[in-house]
Amino acid sequence: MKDASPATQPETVYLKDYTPFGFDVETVELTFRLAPAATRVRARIRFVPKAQATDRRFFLHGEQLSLISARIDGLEVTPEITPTGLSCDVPDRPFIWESEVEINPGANTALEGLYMSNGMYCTQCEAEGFRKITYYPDRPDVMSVFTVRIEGTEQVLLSNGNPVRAGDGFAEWHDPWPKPAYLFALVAGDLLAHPDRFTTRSGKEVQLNIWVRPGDETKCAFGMEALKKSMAWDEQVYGREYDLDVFNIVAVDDFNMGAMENKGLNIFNSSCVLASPETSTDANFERIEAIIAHEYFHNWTGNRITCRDWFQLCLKEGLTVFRDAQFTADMRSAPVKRIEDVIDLRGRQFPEDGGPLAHPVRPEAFQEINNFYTATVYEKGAEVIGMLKRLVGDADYYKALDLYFARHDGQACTIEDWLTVFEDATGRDLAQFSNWYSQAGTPRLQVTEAYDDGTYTLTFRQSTPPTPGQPHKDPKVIPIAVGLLNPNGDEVVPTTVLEMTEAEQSFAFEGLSARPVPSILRDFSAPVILERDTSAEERAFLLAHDSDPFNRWDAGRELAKASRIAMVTEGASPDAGYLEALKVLVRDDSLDPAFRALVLSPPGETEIAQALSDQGVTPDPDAIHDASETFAQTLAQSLADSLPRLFAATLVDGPYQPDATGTGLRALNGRLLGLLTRLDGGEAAARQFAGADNMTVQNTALACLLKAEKGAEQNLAFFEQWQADRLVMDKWFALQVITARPSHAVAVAGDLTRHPLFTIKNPNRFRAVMGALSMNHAGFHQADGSGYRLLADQLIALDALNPQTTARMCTAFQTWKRYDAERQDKIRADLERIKAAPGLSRDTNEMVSRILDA
Ligand code: B3K
Ligand code: ZN
Repeated sequence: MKDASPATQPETVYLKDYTPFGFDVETVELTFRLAPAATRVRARIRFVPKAQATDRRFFLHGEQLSLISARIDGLEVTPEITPTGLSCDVPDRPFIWESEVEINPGANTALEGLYMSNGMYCTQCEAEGFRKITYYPDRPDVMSVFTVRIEGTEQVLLSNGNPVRAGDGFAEWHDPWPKPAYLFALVAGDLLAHPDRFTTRSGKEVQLNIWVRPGDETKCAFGMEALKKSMAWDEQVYGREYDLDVFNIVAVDDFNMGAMENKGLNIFNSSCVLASPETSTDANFERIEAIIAHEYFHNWTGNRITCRDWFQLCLKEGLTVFRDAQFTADMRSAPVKRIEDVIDLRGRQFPEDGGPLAHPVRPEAFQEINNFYTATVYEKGAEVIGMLKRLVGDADYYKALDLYFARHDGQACTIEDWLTVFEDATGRDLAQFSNWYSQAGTPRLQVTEAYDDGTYTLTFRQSTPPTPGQPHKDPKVIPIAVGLLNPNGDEVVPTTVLEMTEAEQSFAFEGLSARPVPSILRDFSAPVILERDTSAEERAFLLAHDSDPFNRWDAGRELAKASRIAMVTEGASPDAGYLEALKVLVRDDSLDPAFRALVLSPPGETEIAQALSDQGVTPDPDAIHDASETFAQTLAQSLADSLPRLFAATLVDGPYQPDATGTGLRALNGRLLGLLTRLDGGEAAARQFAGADNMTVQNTALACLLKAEKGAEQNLAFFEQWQADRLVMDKWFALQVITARPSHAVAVAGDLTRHPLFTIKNPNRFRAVMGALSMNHAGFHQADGSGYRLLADQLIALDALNPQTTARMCTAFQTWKRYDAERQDKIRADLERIKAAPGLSRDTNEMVSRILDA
């Protein structure tokens, strides 16, 4: 066995250094003889030297492998082996490489490569995990046809592609579609199938299965419906059909992220596929539907067309996130989905873009690629595609996509390929647009306006602050969707897309009878920060009248933020005009309940901290928390008369349905119950808890009670009812920390790490506790530094087992420069403590170093 610890000097990989592999890999035959501590993997691979190759070195990646034997054309060879792979002299003609290695899936706690989860074998290879399975050119531009034989256990045995043969203790699979190694997958376990079928529009019959551990088969129906809807949607909207005889999904409990799009064999974190009304919330259902769609859509955007190298990750991720958002908008409410996505973008991507971890949508250097599966690559990557679609229009967008699929099917591509397709399909020059891929940072868009003699002029100035390694930024192409309203609230100019390309640019609207009220950046048409001096009256006007649901909601959000900031910085009372506007909206039954729930959801404390720091004010977490509490209390009191009636109207009769209508009503129910609990001492919440027949209302009621420090009895009842259900217990763990008052949160989280049901080895459970702590803003940022200390202790312990999840959770520290000097000192000390931990992984070392370099 090789040493598992990383090389002492971490190596940086650069986009500019890309060179193709010197060989084609025609076929790959793998044989797995499974055993928990000593699995044997035999590989038989046909390599063909490329005629044009500039680099003919034969280097195969391989990590933590014990090489048993190696042969070329049947003759034993002795390769030179390093901790990262092997090299060997090879003939100058096609040859067969054969190797046998031994690996230890039972000891694999990193959950990368082949590992075991509750007695089940499973794999995770993206980005570079295949090299922990066998020696191979583990890079996405090496695509090949895989045949796999699995032996050694009498269980369900799955791999990519179509089943070929199976018998007692063995199975063979063949995947006819050439693919990179990161899409390889293998599963073996005592699994049950929830089966179904799908007929593609050209009449191909596909066998569908969701494989789960016995006991979970009752939680598959929703995921299966989501899969069939996704398959039909991709045919209708993008003309993309499925291309194998089977499509398998497997639920796994121990998984570093949400799910993985392995060809024909998607592997899912069980939290992202298993659903039942009793155990899953509305938010779970929506997320499951979206992730099933996302992984399915990767079959074309990711698998049939993949990435040339990992710098091109957004080629598949940005596009697939964009596609899954379109799907959710079609299945549910488009405005609600857009608002939720922007909340997420501002909450996760903007801080990344404005902090030490900022990187372009297409990064140019990395030490550990797993650290670049970020909100920037995924969510900003999707926003960039949304802008492209808005600029070229729907018809040209789908024309370009048709060309993309026709031209690049079976290839490993770059962002240049992608943009060239759009240029060829639409005749547009996208040279300036490509800045969105190469320059990090969130553009600021300043707006000034003038009205003179019927002409209204909007002037925009764009600038992007420097980011690490990128001091200078060029102007970007920004599609700005604008509408104009008359003072009476009617729309005088419907939505038009202004195309900004200069650093400063003006746009005039003529023939207006009065000075209009502008509604700017409708539908959030670009991922920028809009800076405009707007009066509270104007925001209230837009909140009442804007025909664009996103901007209507955003006007309310801006009012909420302004009021909270005035409370924190000036000791002001909650803004009366805003409270009045909320009262009107929440009572307006003509409005979608989901929309009313969103308007009633206050910006979180982290968002207020961000807003303060954007204004150059050092945020005080306790003051922000107090202001949030005061605001909610005042809102509850000002709604006191109507709250019971409004609340009663949200109680849904009939069986639970996780659809948009039911979800919207329950979202409003949750918001109102939160307010009501501030007035009735928890009576309504206790009643709702006692009568709950689904997890959404049960969980909401418990959260309200715990927040009010009234729920001891219900908390115990919930625990006893659900202690055998891992996914519900994750909710219970998280709730304890999220609802804890700030001064208790660290102690609560610390105690939970010693709870008998806590395990550091399960990423879901770890995130339930430590992720929740980082979300309890004032709790995590306790002035004594106890929150930082606890997280650092846990990250040091986790890094020795699971570098990927550790590195990802380091992002809790990325905003550290926002806070006061004392807090910064404490955070720096803890970051340095993590950095000095013996044997620290390359993953965590890279993250901590970048954060410290701020
Ligand atoms: N492609 C995977 C993510 C892999 C993450 C590797 N650290 C899931 C997805 O985006 O669909
Ligand atoms: Zn993806």
